[in-house]
Order: sequence, then C-alpha cells, then structure tokens
Amino acid sequence: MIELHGFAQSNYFNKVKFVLLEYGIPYEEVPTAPSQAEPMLAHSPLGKIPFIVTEQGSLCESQAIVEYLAASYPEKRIFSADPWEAAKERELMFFIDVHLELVARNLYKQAFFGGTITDATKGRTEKLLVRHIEGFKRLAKFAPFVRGERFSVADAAGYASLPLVGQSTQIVYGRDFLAEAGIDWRAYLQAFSDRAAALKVNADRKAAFARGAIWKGN
Ligand SMILES: N[C@@H](CCC(=O)N[C@@H](CS)C(=O)NCC(=O)O)C(=O)O
Repeated sequence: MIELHGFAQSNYFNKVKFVLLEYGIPYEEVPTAPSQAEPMLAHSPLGKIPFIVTEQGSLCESQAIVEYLAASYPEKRIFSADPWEAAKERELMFFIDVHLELVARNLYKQAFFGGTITDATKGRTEKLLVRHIEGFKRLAKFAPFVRGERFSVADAAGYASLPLVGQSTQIVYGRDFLAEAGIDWRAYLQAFSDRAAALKVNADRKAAFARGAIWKGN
C-alpha cells in the first residue's frame, strides 16, 4: 500500500491526502517531519514533505505524486478525460502552488512561526503576490470551484493552499490580499462542506494543531 509521509498541518501533504481520499486510493499515513538527516534525504532529496513510498521506491513533490496517482489509477479519472480540460486543471494547480503559495511562503516565518521577515522581503513579496493574484483571477472561476461548477483535482490544491495565502497576508500586512482582490476564499471553502475528503483533511489538520506542531518552520 502507498505510504504517505508528512504531517497534517502541511498544505502540500494535505493536497496529496485530499486526492488519495477523494479518489478512493488506499494509503497509509506515516507521520514524518521535514529533516536534513540522511535517512530522510534518501526519500526526499531536499528533506521536505510530503513524499510517498511505493513498492518501486520513494517519490516527493506533491504535483509529481498526484501525476503518479493519476497515471497509476486511470479508472479514477483524477484529471478530466478531455485533454484541454485536464491541462487547464494542471495550469490552475501550478498557479496556486507556484505563483501564489510559494510566494506567500516567504511570509510564513513571521505569520506562523514567531519570526520576523525583513522589509525587503515584505516589499518584494507584496509586489509579486499582488501581480500573481491578479493573473490567477483571470484563470480561476470560483463558480464555486476553481475551474467552474464541477469539483476538479485543482480544488485539492486550492483547498489546501489558498487559506494560507489569505491568512499570511492578513497577519503580515493587515490586509488579506486574496479578499482585497475579490477572491472570497472563505466562501470557496464552503463549497467543500459536504465533501468527505475535505472534511477529513480539515478535521485531521485541526487535531494536529491541537496536539502541537511536529515541525516549527525553518
Ligand atoms: N514543492 C513541494 C513543497 C513541499 C514543502 O514545501 N513542504 C514543506 C512543508 S509544507 C516542507 O517540507 N518544508 C521543510 C523545508 O523546506 O525544509 C511540494 O509540492 O511537495
């Protein structure tokens, strides 16, 4: 069975977990914190989570994992069958992960981990994030899901990461950049209120925070 390594506070762990649950793929969770120690680096070369362990070996990077799952379980239709639609889902996932979350990640040290970021980082991040959110708005539909009326795999990324973009900007700048741009991510989350996979991801995330973090950022 696929082992999913990581922890429930992590958005990228939750993106993969959401996909596994949503599409009914059996897996086992193995609580694992990021680490620069050798055993971990053999699984995930940058010491990051999530990674999966399969009979063939280890695989990291959440999008590579989702792609592996989609190719291994074609009957689950993780991406849309239509090539154009599937490509648009991948485009949205790339925007959410790389152009939004990865930029907002520069804020997490101050927003979530009790540290301080420099004014230069704040300024650079604001400039990039505002531009990237404007671009994302041209793509995302929020009707109510990111690609339209129908849930798609892109929503696994949206559900896991958009709240962090809103929350971190609110904490660091006193302005939620997503809300400011007209993206009501809290209303978006409501679209998942009857989705078992989302409910489980969120319940496990909350329980993990209540237990205390196994990783305190870097
Ligand atoms: N691009 C990676 C990002 C994974 C990532 O940043 N994971 C964080 C936890 S949410 C981590 O392991 N951070 C530890 C580190 O950067 O050393 C993915 O999509 O899986």
